[in-house]
Amino acid sequence: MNSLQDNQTIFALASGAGKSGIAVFRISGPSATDALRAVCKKQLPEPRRATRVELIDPKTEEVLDDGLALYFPGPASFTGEDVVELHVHGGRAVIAGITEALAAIDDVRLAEAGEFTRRAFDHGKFDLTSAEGLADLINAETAAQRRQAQRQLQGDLGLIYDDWRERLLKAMALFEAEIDFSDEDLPPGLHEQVATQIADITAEISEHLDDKGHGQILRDGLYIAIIGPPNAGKSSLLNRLSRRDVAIVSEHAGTTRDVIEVHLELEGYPVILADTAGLREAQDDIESEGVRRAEERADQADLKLAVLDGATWPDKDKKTMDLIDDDTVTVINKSDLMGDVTSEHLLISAETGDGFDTLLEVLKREVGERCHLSASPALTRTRHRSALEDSLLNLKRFPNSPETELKAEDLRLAARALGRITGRVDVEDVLDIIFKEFCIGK
Ligand SMILES: Nc1nc2c(ncn2[C@@H]2O[C@H](COP(=O)(O)OP(=O)(O)OP(=O)(O)O)[C@@H](O)[C@H]2O)c(=O)[nH]1
Ligand SMILES: [Mg+2]
Repeated sequence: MNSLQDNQTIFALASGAGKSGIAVFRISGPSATDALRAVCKKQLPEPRRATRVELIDPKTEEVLDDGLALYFPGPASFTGEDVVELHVHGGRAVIAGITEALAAIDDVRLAEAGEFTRRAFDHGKFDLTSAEGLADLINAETAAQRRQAQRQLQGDLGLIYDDWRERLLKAMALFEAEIDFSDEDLPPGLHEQVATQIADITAEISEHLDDKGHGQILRDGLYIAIIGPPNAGKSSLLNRLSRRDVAIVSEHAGTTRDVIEVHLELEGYPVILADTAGLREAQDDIESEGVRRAEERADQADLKLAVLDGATWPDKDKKTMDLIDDDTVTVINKSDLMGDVTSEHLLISAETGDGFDTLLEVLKREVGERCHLSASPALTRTRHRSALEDSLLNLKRFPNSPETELKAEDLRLAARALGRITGRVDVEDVLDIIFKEFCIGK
């Protein structure tokens, strides 16, 4: 649905659901000021000034609450339309009463998920990457996620994509001049000029894509799979790292079957730590499925934490050793049972906590390397990645396309793919996907 075609005024609770000290309603659209007058029977407050009002039910004139009203005249508002905010007490009955009163006003209806942000986009308040940055900021759980989202909300990422697109459009204009005019009328070296510009843009996009997924990992969280033989102490390790008793620990080999995931923050970076079933020849169907899942997670993980059993040292579990690669931190657990041994692997004890300071240091370093906030804004979404790949494909085809018309088409398609990211062209199909990520009232 395109909100520009719909002249209705929308409202929603902009603060979180449930009981709270203060709740904020937001109203946006042509009837926002009428709605305010209806529920508070007052002259419009001065723009952008909090004004104390008594909120009433327009039908019964019953007083619902005593609160504050703010009026942001369009177009200098968040959505670009007239916006009103009501700050009320956050009790359930107050919220229900005001919701009912607002919904009963003509031309006023409850907003759909993401509709405020959608209207802001429709009124040119920001581009799509900024809208996505806003969604990420609302969902950010760690400091690094917040910083990345703020950067995207400010438009840093959009600027890069728009810059490529504009340079590409300029190169296209030169290229078309080459088609339209005969050689004598054109300045010499035009052909080379276009080729150089396209080669530059191609190189910059390639470099941006070759980011090892840092931005995306930071947005989604770095996935660490704990793997190892049964009874090595994987679940004990998960419990200690998460400081919670999430996974069942027992002396029976084969206790854990399902994958158990815990969300953690390591130095501001979001981490998903997954405990898995011990790797061995399974004894029944359920365990066999558990082992299959363990191997699958090990394969998909950004980082593996391999736990070897110190009680059986120096026997190294073959199944686990086979999975160890450059993206693995290997530890030997149960150091408390091992006496004086030395090993190239880190010795820890999930029982006593021995070695955990070092383990945390190692993990922080490994996580930081995989999702640090880079100097230039990073790719954060698959949607951007596929559009950039699409653009790059066409740019790479350009030098080899045999005919001028085909070359022009390559550039046109490349520019269009870039435009899709920020919302400069045929955006309608991608809009719904993006705004669905918001909840009602955002
Ligand atoms: N002494 C000692 N015992 C430990 C240590 N860590 C775990 N254990 C014990 O080892 C046994 C197995 O621990 P778990 O954490 O369940 O091991 P697991 O790797 O999750 O085992 P599965 O889920 O069966 O694969 C339990 O009895 C724990 O109390 C340790 O550092 N030292
Ligand atoms: Mg376990």
